[in-house]
Amino acid sequence: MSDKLVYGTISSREAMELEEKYGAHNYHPLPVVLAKGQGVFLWDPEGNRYFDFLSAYSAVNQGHCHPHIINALTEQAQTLTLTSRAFYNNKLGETEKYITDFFNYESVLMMNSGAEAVETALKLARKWAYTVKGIESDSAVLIFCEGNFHGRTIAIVSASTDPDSYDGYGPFLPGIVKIPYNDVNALKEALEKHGKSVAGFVVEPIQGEAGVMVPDDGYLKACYDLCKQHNVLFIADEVQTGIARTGKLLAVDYENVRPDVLILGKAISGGVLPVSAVLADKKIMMTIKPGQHGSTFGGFPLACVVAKAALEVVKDEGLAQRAYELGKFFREQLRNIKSPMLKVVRGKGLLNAIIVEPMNGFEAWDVCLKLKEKGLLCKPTHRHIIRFAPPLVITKEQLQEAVDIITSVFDEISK
Ligand code: IF1
Repeated sequence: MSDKLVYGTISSREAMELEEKYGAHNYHPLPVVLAKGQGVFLWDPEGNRYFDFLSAYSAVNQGHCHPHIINALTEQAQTLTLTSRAFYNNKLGETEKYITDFFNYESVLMMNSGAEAVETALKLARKWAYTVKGIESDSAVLIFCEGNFHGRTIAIVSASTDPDSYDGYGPFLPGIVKIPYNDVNALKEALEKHGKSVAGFVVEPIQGEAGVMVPDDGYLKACYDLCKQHNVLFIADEVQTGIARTGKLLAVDYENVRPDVLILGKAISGGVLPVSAVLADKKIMMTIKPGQHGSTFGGFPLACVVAKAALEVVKDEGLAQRAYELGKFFREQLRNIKSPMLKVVRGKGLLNAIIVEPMNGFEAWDVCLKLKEKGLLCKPTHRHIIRFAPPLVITKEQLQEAVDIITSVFDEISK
């Protein structure tokens, strides 16, 4: 580890001290400071290189600073950045066409953060419920799964079962029902109990924050079919699992399910700027009329060109197939690590996680610290789970190098 300043003018120590002194303390980051990113690698100000095995929670699927995306960004940034939707612009329509063709929907509503897209989907479901399904006004029910993570707004944390997400933020949104994840019968019972009042069922095809919880094969299709039977919208939150991350363009593609409402974010922009999108067919999307929803930056010209370029990379570089094949290799390699601390390996494509059994005074956080020292960045979730999610542009050789680093850490601490 060198300590001579290589990138920027602020050392790692100074950067951490400044955040400590002047920033809100709403995070507990791993003690590493990043100053440069390219492809699968990140560098700290002192020039130490790391494998990025978090990809900003699957926002950087295309790799850091992908040239195709950055070129689109820089060209548009010198032409026109923001117009607001008070006027038309020459980028939104062609991007809406590109995105709806890409995901096979009739319409798209572009927002900024993933949470805003989830909020948009919830409002859309309620609007549809009142104006199309005919539910009595102000009585719509939305069904969520326990263990979910859909963002951090008051409405969304109203559906959370994680005290860190909701504690101290009440009162909460009414009209929310929570059922166990990966339990078709629980959805069946909830629909039979609330069916006529239910607007939608909101589900992550794989629960990312919960620790890469992969449901049983057939779960999503069975839930989709139940929603159809009860005239309830099947709403898929693919903010983290979408955009090729799990080895298919969308995680729902594994079960050939086409959500009524599809929520995208993160890697739809390649991690270059906040872009999110809600896709639906017109019978649902057109229930929101002019002036009934929006956002200053939603679908702004800069976001449009970045999103289009980011999706072009997904297609041109075959990122879904790469994730599928490299993910299988990665899980096989992890399962070959013989350590009493490495309990479970699970995931799909390049969204994977391990459960770390504490031993010798070490737990998941300590594993992440040692991985950092050896040049690989990741972070625990729910204390004992480590998520591994490298950019999908990683090569097999780089993946093998990363596996060797992970193996060396477990060999060292399991002694
Ligand atoms: C943080 C978690 C992951 C998401 C799904 C919507 C959103 C997210 C499935 C909201 C966002 C981010 C939020 C970020 C860390 C990260 C995260 F740990 F918080 F839970 F990925 F698992 N749906 N997830 O995963 O999108 O508004 O953030 O753009 O809040 O620390 P956003």
